[in-house]
Amino acid sequence: MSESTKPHHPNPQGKGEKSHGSDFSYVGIDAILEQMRRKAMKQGFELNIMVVGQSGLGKSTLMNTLFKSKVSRKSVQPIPEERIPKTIEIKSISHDIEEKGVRMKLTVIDTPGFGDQINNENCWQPIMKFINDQYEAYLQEEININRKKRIPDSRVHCCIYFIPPTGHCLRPLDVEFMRRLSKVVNIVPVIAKADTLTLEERDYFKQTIREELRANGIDVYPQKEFDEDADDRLINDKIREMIPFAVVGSDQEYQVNGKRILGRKTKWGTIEVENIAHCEFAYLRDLLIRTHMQNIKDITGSIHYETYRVRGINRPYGGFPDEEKPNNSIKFRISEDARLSQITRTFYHLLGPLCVVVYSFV
Ligand SMILES: Nc1nc2c(ncn2[C@@H]2O[C@H](COP(=O)(O)OP(=O)(O)OP(=O)(O)O)[C@@H](O)[C@H]2O)c(=O)[nH]1
Ligand SMILES: [Mg+2]
Repeated sequence: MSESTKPHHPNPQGKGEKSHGSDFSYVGIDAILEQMRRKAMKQGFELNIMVVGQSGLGKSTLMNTLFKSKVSRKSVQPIPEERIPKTIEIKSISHDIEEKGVRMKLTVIDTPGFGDQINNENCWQPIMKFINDQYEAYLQEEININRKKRIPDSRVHCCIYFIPPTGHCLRPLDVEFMRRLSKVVNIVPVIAKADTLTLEERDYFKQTIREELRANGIDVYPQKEFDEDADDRLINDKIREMIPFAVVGSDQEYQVNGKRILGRKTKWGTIEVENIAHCEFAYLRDLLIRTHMQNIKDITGSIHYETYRVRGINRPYGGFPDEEKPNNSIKFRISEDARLSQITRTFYHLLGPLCVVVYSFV
């Protein structure tokens, strides 16, 4: 028998799997983990993070910090140092990061700061529209007859909300913004420019913010109701006690004790961005990438996107609230359904009298 006509017997024992010798009761279910690992390695990972907050709070800087920090230091080419300009439109920047053979595409969506206008009413609309547009793009791909094997995922998995370091309490605008955002996306609040607060002020402010979030019913990530078991609860409770993270951002590198660090140089010393004794940026980065990335994505898919999908399909004539303007496609889809049912009704209305005429004739 030639090589090509030989029946193919796949080797049941995959690469890297243990031999179980004469253990006949062993089925090999645990090998699924290895299969999943290999598949995930091939596909790679995607994470989309959005930064939102008042103008000048350091959103663009923190975005650069994330890219230049340990997350992607290897993938970033040194660029000439320049001042970060004011952000004037929503802009996505992606980096392909590879570590130990695992690929990840990290996209950060930078948004223009709000709060500059005298009337800041509805300043959340462009952000909400962007988030909903990404859900809509995903939905369109999903319902497409010739849909792609792997749908490109531009959905916002997590939104970092920047709170100004006032040290007092949340402003009504921040409360309203976060309240609306928390219904459509995972939000992680941070205290911006935390280097402007003393340690006592920082602790007091964090405590106040937590109380205010609770009082206003704002459910930030990790949401208590989505803890899967007691282990989850234990880990997430610790995070909930730390939130909001007090962060400092910088894209400038300095030499400290012979090490290159990202920091902010002041007259009285250098604030090291990745040093947990100085600020909580490292905790934020670890939450987003190291410990909770998959969970953040799961909640986006199974809760936030699902809510969007169900709401879009159930509402007659796409009746979205103002801030979540109906996307044309949803409106079109629903009005198409309505038109079809109208045609059916007209058909039955005509059919009724016709049957009566035929019956009396017979
Ligand atoms: N003290 C301090 N200053 C910071 C920090 N992060 C950024 N800055 C400075 O704050 C200024 C504004 O930073 P940006 O990153 O442009 O702020 P932004 O929120 O993107 O601003 P908009 O694009 O206008 O919304 C810059 O001068 C930064 O160097 C920080 O953690 N601490
Ligand atoms: Mg900016």
